Parts: sequence; C-alpha cells; structure tokens
Amino acid sequence: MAQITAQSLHTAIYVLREELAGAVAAVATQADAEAFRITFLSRNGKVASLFEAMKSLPGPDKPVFGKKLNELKHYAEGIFAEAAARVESAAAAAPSQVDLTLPGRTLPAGSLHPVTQTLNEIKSIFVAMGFDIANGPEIEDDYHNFEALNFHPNHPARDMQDTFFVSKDVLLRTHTSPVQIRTMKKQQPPIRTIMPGRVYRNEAISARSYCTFHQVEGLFVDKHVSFSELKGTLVAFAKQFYGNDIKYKFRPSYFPFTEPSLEMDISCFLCKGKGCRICKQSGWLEVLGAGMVHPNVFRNVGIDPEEFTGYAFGMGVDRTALLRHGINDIRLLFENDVRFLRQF
Ligand code: 2NL
Repeated sequence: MAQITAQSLHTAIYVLREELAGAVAAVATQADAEAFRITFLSRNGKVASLFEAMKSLPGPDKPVFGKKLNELKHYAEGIFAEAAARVESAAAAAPSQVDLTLPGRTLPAGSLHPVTQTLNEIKSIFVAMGFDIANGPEIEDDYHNFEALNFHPNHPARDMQDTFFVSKDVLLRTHTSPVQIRTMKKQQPPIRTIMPGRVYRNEAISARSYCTFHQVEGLFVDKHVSFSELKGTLVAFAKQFYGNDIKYKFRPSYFPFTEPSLEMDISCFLCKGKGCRICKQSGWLEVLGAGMVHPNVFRNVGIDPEEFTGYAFGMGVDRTALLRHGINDIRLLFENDVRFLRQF
C-alpha cells in the first residue's frame, strides 16, 4: 500500500469487511473454507496486510486503528469458524459417495494355456491307469538323448541340422526319452511312468512346426509285458481322449529304441473319417508312435532283457491341441498373445 492515511485505512477496513461477508457466504465446501482462510487469515492474508499498513500511520492514530483492526480480525475469525463448522457437518451428513450395494467388479480370470490343458488331460488319463509322472532336465547330453537310446553314431537326428547343440556333447533334448533312461537307471522294474515335457528341434519354423513343442512319452517295464498289452493301453487312451466312437488302426513303423514299432492312426474326429481340411482329406490322423523297448536300450540302463520286457510310446501334445481347437498355426501357441489365449 502506498503512503497510508487514516482516511484510506478507514475505507480499506470497510471494504475488507464487506468482502469478508460476501466471501464467507460463498463457502460451500471444506476446500472453499481453506481457500477463505488463506486469502484472509493467513500470515500474508488480507487482514494481516492491513495490520502491516497501520504501522506507517502517524503515531497518535495507531491505537485507534489497532482496535478497529483487532475487531475486524475477530470478526473474520468468527465467521470463518462458523463457516468451517457448517461445511464440516454438511460433509459428515452427506450420503456416502460409495454405493455398498453395487455388485463387485470381477477381476478377469486367467485360464490355462491350451497346451497345458491338453497335457493335464493326457496326464490324468494315464495316472488313472496307474502310471507315475516323471520329469527331467531340458538340457541333456548326447548319451541320454541319443546313445543310450540305441541311435546309431551317424543317425541323422544327431546332425546339427536337427538338434540344438550347446556344445559337442551338450544339447537341448529332442524328445523326453532321456527322462525314461534316467528313470530306468535309478529304478528297477516294475516301472510304469509317463514323461511329459518340452522338447526342442532345430527345424524350419512354419505353421506346422516350431523349434520347441511338448511331448508325452510313456514306459511300462515288467516281466511278461506284451505287444498286445501295449495296443490295448493305447486304444483305451485314445477312446478316452479322442472319443469312444473313433476308429483306429496300427501301422508298422521304425524307431531306433523300439522293436517292433508301430504308429497309431485314428479316424478324424472332426469329419468322422469323411475327409476334411484337418485330416487332409484322408479321414485319418496320425496320433502316436510306440513299440517294445529295444533290448539294447535295456542293456544300456542295466535291465536284463532276458528277464524283463517293456513297451514305450510317445505323442506330440501341441499338434493335438491344434487339432482339437481347429487352430491352423502352431506358432500361435508360443506367441502368448492374450487375444488368442483368452479364447481358451
Ligand atoms: C513319437 C514316437 C516314441 C518312444 C517314443 C521310448 C523311450 C525309451 C525306450 C523306448 Cl527310453 N522308447 N520312447 C518309443 C516309441 C515311440 O515316440 O511319435 N513321438 C512323438
């Protein structure tokens, strides 16, 4: 304030009193009340600034105006206290902004990956038949992945083209059979175990094949285990998994680790054998391979092939999951795009 006079301070007090009366009437919320306090009653507020102005009045006028300003200050404090109490009780009485009767917001529930769902189903069928479940390392050595399984040293699967090598002797397992080797090495028959898990192949990636996928292999070793028992077990599995009404057939096949070996086809469960896009118009789907454990494999793990026989089988899980859901690109299973996964 410029050079103050008694007259101008008198006017300023009058004007501020009017302003206070108007401002307090407009206080509607606790935030308004706080703004009022800051504007008028804080250390740098309008009331304090008149006290400051008073200091430059001629000496004799000071006591008179000191009294007037104290009155003004008490007036401002009084109406502020009233307004603060008014908005506080209004806030307390106001209905809650939260409607406790509203239904809760449901969080989006996750679901199991289609491959996991398929794996779980396969596992539960074999567990119900009395199979144990065994797991093992995904990083393996040549011995457990190839040599113990009777792969010839020059077998093409041992080529860099087909297998991911970590070093000359260390590799990513190309099937879950090394888990079966480890199981037979540490446990004498009877052995009735399935080995589900992830495997790796160094293949060109396409809609039909990917560099990693899942397998379930099974192994039953005991005295007098027969080829017909193998076939009966596979049929029992296929009917539970693919449906009671499927037709099936066995074809002779070859694996280094089984002799004799077979492959199982089932009638296409989508077109019931009539021929469709999924079965490539053949009416049949290849679903698994199996056979009687080769005597050389038994000798490699220290089980006497004269005393024991056994069967083993293996099936791909991802391809099965694709077939069941009519998915046409295996890569979708590994991209983890939630727009895809939400559909399962
Ligand atoms: C297939 C065929 C098969 C086995 C896996 C096996 C393991 C041991 C000994 C003998 Cl340790 N056999 N496993 C046997 C026959 C077939 O898999 O098409 N898999 C996707």
